[in-house]
Amino acid sequence: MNNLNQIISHFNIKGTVSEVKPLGNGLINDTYKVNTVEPDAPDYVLQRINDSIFTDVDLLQHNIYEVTTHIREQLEKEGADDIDRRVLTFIKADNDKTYIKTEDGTFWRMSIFIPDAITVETVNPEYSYHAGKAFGEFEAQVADITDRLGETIPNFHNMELRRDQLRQAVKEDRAGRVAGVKDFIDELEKYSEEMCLGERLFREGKLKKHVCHCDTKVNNMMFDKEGRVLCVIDLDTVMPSLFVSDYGDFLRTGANTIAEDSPEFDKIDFRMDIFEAFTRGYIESASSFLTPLEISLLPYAAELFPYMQAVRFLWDYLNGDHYWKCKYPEHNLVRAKNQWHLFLKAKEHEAEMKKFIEGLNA
Ligand code: GN1
Ligand code: MG
Repeated sequence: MNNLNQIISHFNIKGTVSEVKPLGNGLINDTYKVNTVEPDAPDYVLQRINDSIFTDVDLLQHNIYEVTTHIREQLEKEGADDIDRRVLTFIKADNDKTYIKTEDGTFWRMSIFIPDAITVETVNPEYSYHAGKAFGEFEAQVADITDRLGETIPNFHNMELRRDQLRQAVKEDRAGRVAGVKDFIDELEKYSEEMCLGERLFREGKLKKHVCHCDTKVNNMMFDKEGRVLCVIDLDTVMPSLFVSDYGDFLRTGANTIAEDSPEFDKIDFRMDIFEAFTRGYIESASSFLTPLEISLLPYAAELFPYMQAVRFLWDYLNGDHYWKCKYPEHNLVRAKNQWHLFLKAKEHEAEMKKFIEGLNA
C-alpha cells in the first residue's frame, strides 16, 4: 500500500495538505483530490500513471510537459486571464521530473486542480461545435512543437499497420474464428487501398504529422459555469499524428446514432447535424494550420475512423480478445460490425460532407 502523503511530499506543491480523497470513478487510473489548508494555495490532483498502456512514462510525461508549458507561454503572451484554468499545470517533483517512481514500481504525477469546472457527457450539436473549436484550437496552439514530441503509442492511427495486423491475425487464425467471418474480411479488404490513402500521401511528402490530442471525446474538455470552454484535458495520448486523428475520432463516437458495441445495426446512422456542428467549430480554429489538401480530405478522415476501428476490433476478435475487455464471446465482432455499418453510412454522406466543407470555405 502506498503512503499517499509520502508520495505527495516528493512534489513541489504550495500549501499544507489537509485531505486526500479519491476523485472520479477511478476504474482505470487511481486518481485523488489533494486539498490544501491555505485559501490562496491551489488544490491538486494526484494520479497514478497507467504504465501498462503507456510503457514509456518518461516520454509520456515529456510530451505532456512540453505541450502544457508551450500553451501556457502562449496564453501569457496573449495576456489571457485565468491561465491556471485554461491549461493543465503539472508539478515538478524533487527529481526535477513531472512524475516519480516509488519503491513498489508505481508511477505518480500531480497537477493543479481546476476549480469550478465541469465536463459534459452529452453529444449534441452545441457541445459538438464547442468540441470542434476546442480541439482545433488545442492543435493550433501546439502545431509548432511537433519536433519536440515522440509517439507514446507508435503508429497509433496508422491504417497500413492496422491493415497488416488484421492480415497477420487472419493468417494465424489463433482463435479459429476466421472461417466464420470470411465474407466480412473480404468486404473490409475491398476498401483497404482507399483507406490507406493518408499513409501514402505521408510517404510522398504531401502530408506531415503534427501534434494531435488523439482522444477527442466530448468529455475531454472542461467548461466553466458560464458554459465557456476552459481547456482540453486527458493528455496521455497527445502525440504527433496525421491530421485525420482528432477530427475523425470525434465523429466516430459523436456522430454514431447508437453506442459502438450495440448490435442494433439497422439503427446506425452517421449524424449530419453533429458532423456539421463539429466541422464548423473545428475549421474555425484549425484552418490556421490545416493545408487545403487536409481540409479537402476531412470527409476521408470521417470515413477512416469507423473503418480503422472495425479493422482493430476484428483483429482483436480473431486473436482471441486480448486488447478490449469483452462481456460475451462475440462482443468484439459486434463492435467491428457496428463500426463497419457506421463506415458505410458515412460513405453514403460523402458528397454531402464535401459540399458542406466547400461551403464553409467559400
Ligand atoms: C480505446 O480506452 P478508450 O476507450 O479511451 C482505444 C481507442 C479506441 C477505443 C474504442 C489506447 O480507447 O483507440 O478508439 O478504445 N485506445 C487505445 O473503444 O488503444
Ligand atoms: Mg481517455
